Parts: sequence; C-alpha cells; structure tokens
Amino acid sequence: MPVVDAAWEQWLSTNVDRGCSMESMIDSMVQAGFATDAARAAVHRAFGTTPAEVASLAHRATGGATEAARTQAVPHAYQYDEAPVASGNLIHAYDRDVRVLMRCERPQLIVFADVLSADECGELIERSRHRLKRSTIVNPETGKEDVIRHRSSEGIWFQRGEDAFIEQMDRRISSLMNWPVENGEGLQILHYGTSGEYRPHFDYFPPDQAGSAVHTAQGGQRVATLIVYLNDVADGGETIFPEAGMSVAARQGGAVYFRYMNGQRQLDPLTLHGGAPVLRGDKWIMTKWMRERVYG
Ligand code: PD2
Ligand code: ZN
Repeated sequence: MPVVDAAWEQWLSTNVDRGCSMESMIDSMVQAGFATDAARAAVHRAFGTTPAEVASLAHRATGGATEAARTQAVPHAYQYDEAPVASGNLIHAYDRDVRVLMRCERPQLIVFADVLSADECGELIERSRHRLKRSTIVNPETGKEDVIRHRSSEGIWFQRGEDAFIEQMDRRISSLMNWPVENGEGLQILHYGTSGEYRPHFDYFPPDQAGSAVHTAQGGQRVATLIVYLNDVADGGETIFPEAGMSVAARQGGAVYFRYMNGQRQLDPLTLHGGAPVLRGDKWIMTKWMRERVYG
C-alpha cells in the first residue's frame, strides 16, 4: 500500500492549486493503490478542511451546481488550439507510414500503431539492456534528479543523433510529432519489471516550483510527449490518464502522443498521466519529450 510521502504531498498541493475537485483527486489516489479512507483523509488535509466544511464550501461556491460546472468555473482554463500532428488515418512520418488508432481532443492525445517495426523495437531493447540505471525524478525544490520510489523503472538516454539508427528514430518521431528534431530531448528507454510503475505526474515542469527553472533554462518548457511501446505487456502496464479516465495499453511498436502546452504557453492539467503497475511480464518503452525551442 503506498504512503503519502514528499512526492505525494507535492502532487496534492499542485492539484489543490490548479483547482482540481476533491473527488477526482481521491479517485486518482485510489487508482494508484491507496485505500479509499486514506486517500480521502490526505485530500481533506491538503484542502485544509474537514469533509463537512468542504461539502458546504463547494455547495456555496457553485450555488449547488454540478461538478462539471465547477470545473468550467476555474479561471484561466486551458484553451485547446490545433495540435501540430497531421490529420488523417495514416501519417507518413519521415520513412514510415504510421496508423492512427484513436484521437482525443481534451486532453490532446493520439494513439498510434506501427511507429516502429518489431525489429526496431528489439534492437532498442538489446542496445539498452546492459546499460540500464535506476530512473530518477526531478526534485521540484532543487531541480536535481532524485531516485524515488514513485518511479520503479530503470532507464538510459540516447543522445540525439548519436548514430545513424538513433538519428533515424529521432527524425521519424520528429516528423510524426511535426515538431523540429532540434527541439527534442534525447530518446529515453525505460524498463519496468513486474510490479514496476510510474505514479501520476506531469511531463511539463510546473512553473510554480523552484526547481523547474533549472530545466527550462535550456530549450524552454516541454510541449508534448511521445511514448513508444517496445514490447507487448502480458498484463497491466497501461499508460493511465486519471483526469481523463483513459488508459492506453502497451502494444509493441504502438505509441501514445499527448500535448500539454498551447500557443499561449498555457499548460494542460488534464495530461496528468502515469504508468500502471506491470502485473505480469515486463515493459519497455521509449520516450521523446519535445521542447518549445532548440534543445542541447
Ligand atoms: O511507462 C509509461 O507508461 C509512462 C507513464 C508516464 C511513461 C512516462 N510517464 C514518461 O516516460 O514520462
Ligand atoms: Zn510521464
């Protein structure tokens, strides 16, 4: 059973600040493995009120309106403008035709098949297997990379264009995301064993946190992510979007794209996402994060 440690405290305060409802936060924590009572207690504590006070405040604030109406009342709500990814059911990405399986407007999310061939997935796994290191997470206060329990995976980075094969992957992904190859971080490979998971988080650097400045100094904010699945996961290991009530199953060569920064530089909180625990077998993914400007 998870515990409310520093990373969860941070998650709680960020979500309170951005106007999340208590129920959606409790749901996310329960989905992440907390007992309902523990989740409820932590969320109430984060709001600084007792359950009874919260119910009465919410009722007064909305005149008894619905949850949907309350969510819409949040100031500066994210404005969805057009994502750069091409339209259509088949996208020619550099050297390969990629199939579109699903598109979602809020959050902006696209599920693809055939981004990589089985051979390419196998090659990336074999190149990475012996170089894996325990994954880190950005400490919001210091901006440094810390190993924490919320991300039980191991990973490696490939520098952009490090050799001809990696350059081919970078160019295909850049073409698919329709964002300059120079704005991409290096490719990251992650491996999760059975029970490995990645708790819900944002891929963007929260602007209100001191450590984010270290990361955005070069290339600016992250704007979009592509997660490519390098193997079929026997059970579990979906990429989950708890605020959107959506999950994407890991299927070899497939991928999920999501965009969280619009042309006005707003950030979309609906892109909260995580890697569900792997229930059987293991899971390999490759992630590309795109920045606002040239990176590296
Ligand atoms: O492994 C995943 O599904 C996952 C989930 C959330 C990966 C990432 N985030 C990531 O690489 O940012
Ligand atoms: Zn992520």
